Amino acid sequence: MIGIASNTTILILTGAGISKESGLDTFRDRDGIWSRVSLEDVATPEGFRRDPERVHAFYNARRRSLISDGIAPNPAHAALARLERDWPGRIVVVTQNIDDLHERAGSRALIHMHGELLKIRCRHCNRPREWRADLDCAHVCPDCRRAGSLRPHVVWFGEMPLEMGRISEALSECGLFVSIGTSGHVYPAAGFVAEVRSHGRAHTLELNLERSEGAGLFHESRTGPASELVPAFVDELLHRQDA
Ligand code: BV8
Repeated sequence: MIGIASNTTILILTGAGISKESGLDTFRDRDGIWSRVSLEDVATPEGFRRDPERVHAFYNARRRSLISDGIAPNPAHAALARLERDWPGRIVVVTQNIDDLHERAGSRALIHMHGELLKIRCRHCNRPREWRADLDCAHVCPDCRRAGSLRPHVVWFGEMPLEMGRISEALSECGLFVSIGTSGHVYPAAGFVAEVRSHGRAHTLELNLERSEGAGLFHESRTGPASELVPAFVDELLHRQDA
């Protein structure tokens, strides 16, 4: 059981595992995305420079899938939105995911540290804009009218994740850090639990289908599908603070 004060700030880190039961692939599971395509080819600036149309095709396919009828938030996303609504303290969800399932479930205090699949940006104007259609090199930036300058608003390997200042502030302030559905393989996100523990105050909990690479860094690790673990965890927190 977790005994935390009801004014505690809770920081929740999510990864691809929280969206798996919504029908979106993870990356490093056996049938994951990186088992079918090389991340160097489609998720690095070098890969984009080498073959931009290949990268556009990779993200166009994922964008089409994300907005298709069969994809929707699952009970794990819904439980985090309920926690944000009902928890008296501050909740911050930091997601590594580029899907919009947290938003669709109702989460608002949300940071997309790796960007968003439904946004693009111009390499010159640098301003992100909503985009739900396919993108290719022929598209012209609506602002600067340059062709070939538009890219997915996604953080590739070797690029700086977004909002790291806000994330560091929340990591230093939180009294509870929960990691959900991530393999703990990609930095800097994989280092957040050690950063939280260095402040010596927060309880740290991992909720994952199987123990992650960093499971030993957490005070507690629970294994199972997110759609079961996360609602039960939120019930435990909310009932406990009612008690
Ligand atoms: C940075 C967006 C520094 C794209 C992603 C050389 C040069 C530069 C940096 C590095 C380098 N070498 C290493 C690095 C660091 C590098 C890194 O960590 N590499 C790894 C491969 C070792 N990191 C970076 O490059 C980062 N940037 O360091 O910048 C810098 C400093 C100064 C100036 C400039 C730069 C940027 C990393 C971001 C890359 N972009 N995503 C896209 O999505 O297409 S990361 C990619 O992995 C994914 O997007 C995802 O967000 C992320 C983490 O993956 P997970 O979410 O954990 O998914 P995974 O499949 O791995 O695991 C799923 C888990 O869920 C599993 O544990 C599974 O058991 C579980 N699960 C499955 N089903 C369920 C479940 N759990 C619960 N319920 C279920 N049903």
